[in-house]
Amino acid sequence: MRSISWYLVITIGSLLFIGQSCSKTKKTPQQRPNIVFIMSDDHAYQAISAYNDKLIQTPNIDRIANEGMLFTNASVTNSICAPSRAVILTGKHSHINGKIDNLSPFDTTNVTFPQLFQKAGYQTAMFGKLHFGNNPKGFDEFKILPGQGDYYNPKFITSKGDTIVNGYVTDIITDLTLDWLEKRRDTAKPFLLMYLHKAPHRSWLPAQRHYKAFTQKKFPIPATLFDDYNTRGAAAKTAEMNILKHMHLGYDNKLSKETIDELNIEYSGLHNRPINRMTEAQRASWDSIYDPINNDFKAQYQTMNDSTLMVWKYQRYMQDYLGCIASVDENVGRLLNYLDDQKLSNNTVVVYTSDQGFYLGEHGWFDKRLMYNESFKTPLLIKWPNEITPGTTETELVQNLDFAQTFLEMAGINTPNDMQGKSLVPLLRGKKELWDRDAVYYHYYEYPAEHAVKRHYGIATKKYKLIHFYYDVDEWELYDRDKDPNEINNVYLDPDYASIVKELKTKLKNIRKNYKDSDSLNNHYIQIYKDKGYIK
Ligand code: SGN
Ligand code: CA
Repeated sequence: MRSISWYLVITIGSLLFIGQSCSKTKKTPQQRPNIVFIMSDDHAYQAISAYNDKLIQTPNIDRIANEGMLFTNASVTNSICAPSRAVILTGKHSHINGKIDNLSPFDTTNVTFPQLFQKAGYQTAMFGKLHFGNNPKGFDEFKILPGQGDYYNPKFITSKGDTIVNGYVTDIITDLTLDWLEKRRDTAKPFLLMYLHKAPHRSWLPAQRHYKAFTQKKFPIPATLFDDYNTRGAAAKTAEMNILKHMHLGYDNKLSKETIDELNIEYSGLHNRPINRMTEAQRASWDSIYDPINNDFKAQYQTMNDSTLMVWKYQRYMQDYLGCIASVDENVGRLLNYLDDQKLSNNTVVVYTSDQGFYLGEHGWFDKRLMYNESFKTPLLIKWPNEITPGTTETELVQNLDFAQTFLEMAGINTPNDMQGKSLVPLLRGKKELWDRDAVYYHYYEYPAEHAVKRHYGIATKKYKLIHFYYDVDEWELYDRDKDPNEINNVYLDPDYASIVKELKTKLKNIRKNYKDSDSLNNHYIQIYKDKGYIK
C-alpha cells in the first residue's frame, strides 16, 4: 500500500515537474511584453487631465499615468501627421526616412520596427489612422482609414480590399481592435498592437452621445488668445491658423450654409464635407442639437466685434474638439478594461501619445506645425507594470524618435544601428543616471502649403529654444523657456542673451551634424517642391 502511494506521489510529482518545466520553456517567448501603442491625431496635452484639468476630464487616459509614467517634456521632431508616424515607425528623422510632409507617399523600403517585431515572432496588428498613402509593412492584420478618414460611417482599407463600417470612427477602431485581441490573435505569441485614432482631428465631429453636454459647455480663455505676434518674426505673423481669421464658420464651427448666406458672410465651400456621410438618423440627431446653435448665432451676430467673434469661435471649436476627446477617453477605458479582464495587463506595456500637439487657442491659433510648445510637445503616458513605479512624472527631453528603440529593447530585439533615437527604458526603470541627452532637434518642411507655416529647424534644451526660419526668410528666434513659458518674447536680439545664442548655435550645428541634416539636404527638399510645382 505504502509503496504504491509513494510510487503515485513520485509519478504525479515528476509529471507535475515535467509539466512545469515544459510550460516554463513554452512561456519564455510569452514573457516578452505585449505592446499596445495608442496614438490619437492632434490630441493636445492641454486636453488631458493628467496634464491639465481645466478643459476636460480624461480619467481613462490618466489611468496610464497613474499606473505608470507621465512625460512632461515629450516632443516630436516634425509636427505634422504622416511625418511623425514615419519617425515613430523608422526611429529616424524626416530628412533620413524621406517622409518630410503629408504630401509624398512613405518610402516603404525603410525598415520599420513592426517588421522587426514580426520577424522576432510577435503577432502584429494595426487599426485606425496611418495616413501614409500606402499600406503598412510588418503587420499580420491591418484595417486603416484612407488618408484622414471620416468620423461617420468610415471606409477602411484592409489587405483584402476596402470596407465601410457604419457607426462612429472612435468606437469602430476600438471594436476592430478588441475583436482582433479576442478572436484573431495567436495567444501563444506576444503581440504588438497599434491602435490609432483619427479623433480629435479637424473637422471635429463628436459622437452623438456627446453633442448635448459639450455644446453647452464654456471653456477658460487662453492667456494668449489675442496674441499680436509682436517680437516674433514673419512665420508667426503670416501663418494661416488664426481662429478669428482662418477658422471657417461653416466647416469648422458648424454653422449651416443657410445661416452663412443669410448673414452674408464668407462661405468656404467646405461646409457639407464633414457631415454628408451621416445616415438620415445620424443627421436628424445632429440637426436637433446643431440647428439651435445657428439661431443663437444669428441673434448675436450683428452685435459682435472681432473679439467677441473670436471668443465665440474659440468656444465652438473647444466644444467639438473636446467632445471628440471624450469618446477617445471612453474607448481607451474599454481597451484598458479588456486587458485587465483578460489578465493581460501585467505583461502589457501601454503607451498613450499623439502624432503631435495642437493649439487650443494659444497665440490665437488652431493647428500645429510650429516649434512653439503647444505643437512641438506631445502627450506621452506609459505604463509598464513591475518596471515603472506607478504615478511617476518624468521631465527629461524625450521624442517620438525614441519609440522604436524603446519597444525593441523592451522586447529584447536587436536595434539596427542606424536608428537615431534613444531607448527610454532606463528612464522608465528610474535609472536617470544612464540618460545623458541635453537637447533635442526639430525640423518642419511642409511649405508652401495649407496654413502657410514657414520651413524651420531648431534646438530645444530644457531652458531655451532656438529656431531658424530659413525659407523664404532668414530669421532666428530665441525663447527663454523658464522665464517665458508662453513664448511671447523672442529674445534673439536681446544683448543679455548674446552668449546663449552663440552657445546654442554651436550646439545646433553639432546636433545637425550628428543627425546628418544639412543645408544641402534643405535645398534638396526645396528642389522637390520646385519640381512638383509647389514652389513657382
Ligand atoms: C487637413 C486639415 C488641416 C491640417 C492637415 C494636416 N484641413 O488638411 O487643417 O493641418 O489636415 O493634419 S481639413 O480641411 O482637411 O480639415 S495632419 O494631422 O494630418 O497632419
Ligand atoms: Ca495630426
